[in-house]
Amino acid sequence: MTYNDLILEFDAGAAVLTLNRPGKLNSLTWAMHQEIKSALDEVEASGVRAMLLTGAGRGFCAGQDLADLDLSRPETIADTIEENYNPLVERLKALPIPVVCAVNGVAAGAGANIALACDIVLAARSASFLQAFSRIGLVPDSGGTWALTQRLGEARAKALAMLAEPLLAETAEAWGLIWKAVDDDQLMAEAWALTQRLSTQATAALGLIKQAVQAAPTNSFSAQLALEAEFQRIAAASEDFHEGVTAFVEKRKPAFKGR
Ligand code: T3D
Repeated sequence: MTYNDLILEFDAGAAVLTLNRPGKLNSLTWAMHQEIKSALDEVEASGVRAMLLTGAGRGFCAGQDLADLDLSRPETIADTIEENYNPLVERLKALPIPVVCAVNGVAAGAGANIALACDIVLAARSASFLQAFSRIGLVPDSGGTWALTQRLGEARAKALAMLAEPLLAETAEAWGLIWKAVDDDQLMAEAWALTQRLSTQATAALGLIKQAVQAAPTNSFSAQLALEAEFQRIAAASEDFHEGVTAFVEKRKPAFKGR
């Protein structure tokens, strides 16, 4: 399928989804959200075992396209949150495959929080994360208050959200908001190598790891132990576990199939 504002490519068992409205820093319109839904349907149906999300041009995503709003009907503003943004970040977190995000430039507003909803976030050293919402009288959405508070604590979460100052990629890494800041000219190569590497791992187990880590903040220690036991039962029954142990014993590289 072809898209107006996205590029979706498949290669070597992985998908690359590129937001492609570079002239508007890949800010998101209602129509673009519908394309993203279709693209994620395509990714899931394809059976790929990892996905890379990035943006075209000098920005990753500047959040909601502010020209694509009907200010005379403020109730529609909440509609797009419920219809588009919340389902998107929930879906990224629910996908049973690892999602790598390559933040190639500024990630602002919901764009920052969509990046933070991905599993492993790499950012170009020149990129920044900007909770732009308060600049226009909004509150962070798309999970921003959750991700910032979980990863950075209340003091930094409140200051970033209220002051709406850009957080540079290297600081985001140092503070534990993202996995890694990468030299600009290395970003895509590194992100793609990581995505490919993940796509050849025991990806069913990676999907379970993703769900377990996401469940941890709201679980008690005992509940988390129970979840780990349940997931380990599933993982231990997989073909990949059998292959992993067999390959170890035979001193060879495992050939995982994601089953
Ligand atoms: O219903 C709802 O909408 C609620 C949902 C809310 C979710 C949200 O995401 S709210 C937050 C929306 N985003 C923002 O407020 C960020 C707005 N953008 C900026 O503050 C700046 O563009 C940046 C700090 C991100 C980057 O600045 P800079 O100087 O590098 O670039 P620029 O010149 O401002 O932008 C380049 C072009 O992209 C420019 O277009 P032009 O003039 O060259 O034709 C600019 O208008 C356009 N652009 C950037 N961000 C948006 C945008 N156009 C529409 N919407 C945007 N969000």
